This record gives sequence, C-alpha cells and structure tokens, in this order.
Amino acid sequence: MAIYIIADLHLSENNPILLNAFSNFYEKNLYLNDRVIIAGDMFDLFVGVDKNSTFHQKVRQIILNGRNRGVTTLFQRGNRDFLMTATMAEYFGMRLVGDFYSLPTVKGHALLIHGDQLCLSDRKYDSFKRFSSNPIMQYLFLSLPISWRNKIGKNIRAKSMAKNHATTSRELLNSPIVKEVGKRFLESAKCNILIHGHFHVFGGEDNAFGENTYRLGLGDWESRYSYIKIDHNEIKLVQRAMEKNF
Ligand SMILES: [Mn+2]
Repeated sequence: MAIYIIADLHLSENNPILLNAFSNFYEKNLYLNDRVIIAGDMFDLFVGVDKNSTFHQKVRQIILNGRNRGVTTLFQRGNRDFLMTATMAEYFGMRLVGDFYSLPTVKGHALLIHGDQLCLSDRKYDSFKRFSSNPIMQYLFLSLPISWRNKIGKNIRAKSMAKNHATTSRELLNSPIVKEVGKRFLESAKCNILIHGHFHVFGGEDNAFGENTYRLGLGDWESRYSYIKIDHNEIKLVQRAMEKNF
C-alpha cells in the first residue's frame, strides 16, 4: 500500500505515446490499495469533459481499470486543468482534492501543491488561468460549446507560452520570491516538505525553505517521467527513462 504522486503529464490527443505511458504507469507500478495523486497538468489543456472525445474516454478507461484493480486516484488541479470540477473528476474516476493538500510521511508532513501558486508575483503568470479565475466567468465559459472552448483555450495558451521565455523555470524556482512564498506555505500548513510540479524541473532540495525543510520537485513527462512514492518506510523521488512502449 503506497501513495504515488505524479504531475505534468500534459496528456493530449496528439500524443498517444504519453497516453500509453500513463496507461503503463498504472499497469506496471500500481497494485491493490495503492493510491495515485495526480498533482495537476494531467492534461495539456482542459476545457471541460467531452464525452464524445475518444481521448477523454481513453483517459477515463485507464483510471477506471485502475479502480477495478483497487487503485484509487486523486486529482489536484494544475494551471492547465484548473477548470476540473469534482463532478468532472468523478467522470474520469478520480476524486478532486484541494489545491493545498497535506499528507503525513516518515520524514514529516508534506504539503502538495501543483506549484503555479509559487509564482503568484510573476506578472506573466499563466493567463489561461487568470482569464477565468472568477466563478461567473468559469460558468459562462463552460456553458459554451466544447469546440469553442477548445479554440479559445488553445489561443490563450499559445499567447501565454509565446511570452513566457524570459526567465527559465530553474531560475524562477531558485528566485527569492519563490523561496519566500514556499516558506510561508509550509509554515501556514505546518508542514516541512513541499511537493510540487509545474516547473518541469526534476529534483529534491534539502533545507530549501529553512532548516529541516525539503522541496521535492516533479519533472514533466517527456523522454523521462518522475514520481514520488510514499509508504510506511520512506518518501522518495524517482525519475525514470520512458522506455519504448512505456
Ligand atoms: Mn503547470
């Protein structure tokens, strides 16, 4: 019985290799009573459930197959899939959890966030999320036909990506502001381990936010994938090559 945390898969219908890797992750790593927490950006872009999309059906089937084998999936929203509601998550066989989720480990309490929250002071903060952070806008947006939503989402994402290259993710991650925000998050949640994705920079950092604090950063899924495993004995950050057919 273990908890696995993954993030930043950026699944899309144009990338069947990633979808296959996601499927294999379930098939090869997860067993009865295991729990997966997908910490955001599971989708490259998510503008609501499209029940007619074979892509969405496939994602759903992978998670439901896991559920049938006793694997529970929790979902935390990222900046690419922040429009996921509890009902939509349930369609995919997942349970939606909060944007700040804490869990006990052998090395102390860990706070899990997608990671975009660490960049709140960044003026270039993802405009797709800013675009409809207000509930009324979200409601109006979700009432549009799915084809419109896809088009609008893709346009906004393209604009946001085009102007996001001034600072590298690694520089951003090491900036004093991110350190300060992370420290505050840990203090208010009474945790000493911060787990996050979003930056696509794999790696752990000891004393990242003060003495005896740890930062565990998940990488994105591309030629490699990463996960965090938590069980009664350990908490570990793992990166692996994406084997052929994985
Ligand atoms: Mn992200």
